[in-house]
Amino acid sequence: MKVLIAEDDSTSRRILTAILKKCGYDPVVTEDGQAAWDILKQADAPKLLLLDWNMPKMEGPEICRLLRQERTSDPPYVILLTSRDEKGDIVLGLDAGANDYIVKPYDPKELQARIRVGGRMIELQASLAKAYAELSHQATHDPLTGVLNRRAVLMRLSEELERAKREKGRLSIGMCDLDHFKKINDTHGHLVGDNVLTAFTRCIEGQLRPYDSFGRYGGEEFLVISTASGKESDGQLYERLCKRVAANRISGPSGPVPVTVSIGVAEATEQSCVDGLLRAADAALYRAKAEGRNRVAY
Ligand code: GH3
Ligand code: MG
Ligand code: MG
Ligand code: MG
Ligand code: MG
Repeated sequence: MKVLIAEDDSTSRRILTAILKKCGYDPVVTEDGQAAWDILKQADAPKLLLLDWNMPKMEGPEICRLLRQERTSDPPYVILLTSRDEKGDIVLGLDAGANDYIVKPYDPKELQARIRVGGRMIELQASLAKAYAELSHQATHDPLTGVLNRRAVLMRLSEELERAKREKGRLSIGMCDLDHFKKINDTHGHLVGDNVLTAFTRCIEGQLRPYDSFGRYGGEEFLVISTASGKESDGQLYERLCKRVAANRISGPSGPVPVTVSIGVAEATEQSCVDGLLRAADAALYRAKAEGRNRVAY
């Protein structure tokens, strides 16, 4: 583990470096506050800091304050290591954002133990961050296909619609519903049905552009959000999706499973709201089904 040492006194620096190396840490050494701050702005900056109070250019508590202001996520663990031993200073240092405060001259064994406390806190923070990332992924993605779930895709639609209105940009949605999907389940079984859903999402994802969004709206219904401004019109995009799905070879246990999709398209105007757009796309989808499926309707 990398540990940042910011200390202007060369003897203190040398001793600290030696102690850290002996304990298996990787010391990153700076002689003033500004140099320390520059390192802390880097992506792979040390997560544990030993900061002197009095240093040229920037003092330890100032670095603490800046860290709390600017690094609100994933903050490092800061130990102020200083000869200022008055109660008022200790309170000031901790209130500036330090996690710990050690008065010089320090006991090396105690310093090592406090660094270990910091290491444990960093590990805990990392595992909490990982759990949080996993939970937010689960809360926003469909477990079967891995695409955005209904809540997340509707949230995206709401954001994109607001943005389109603000920036006077174009936005359309395509409500996609697999054709006769019940029959696929009935003929080949639910497991093949599940595979078809996953293969369908991979097929669509492969066709979309980075600025399009896609999510599972319901069982075998999916929503495409297009904020296109490129060469291809929205109509061409949805036609292309429809054709690609029909051409996509999905193999089941007893040969290929023919899969087609019907798509109902609605285009946003300045007056559009999320519910209205969804209603319009649903009505268009109904028409696509009525007109024979495997097609796009508007
Ligand atoms: P249409 O062309 O009119 O859309 O006909 P359909 O059979 O696709 O529509 P219907 O609404 O009658 O049936 C949808 C089926 O999708 C019923 C349901 O069991 C199935 N389904 C929904 N979610 C899943 C899933 O996660 N896995 C599988 N295997 N089937 C699902
Ligand atoms: Mg100093
Ligand atoms: Mg359906
Ligand atoms: Mg249906
Ligand atoms: Mg269907």
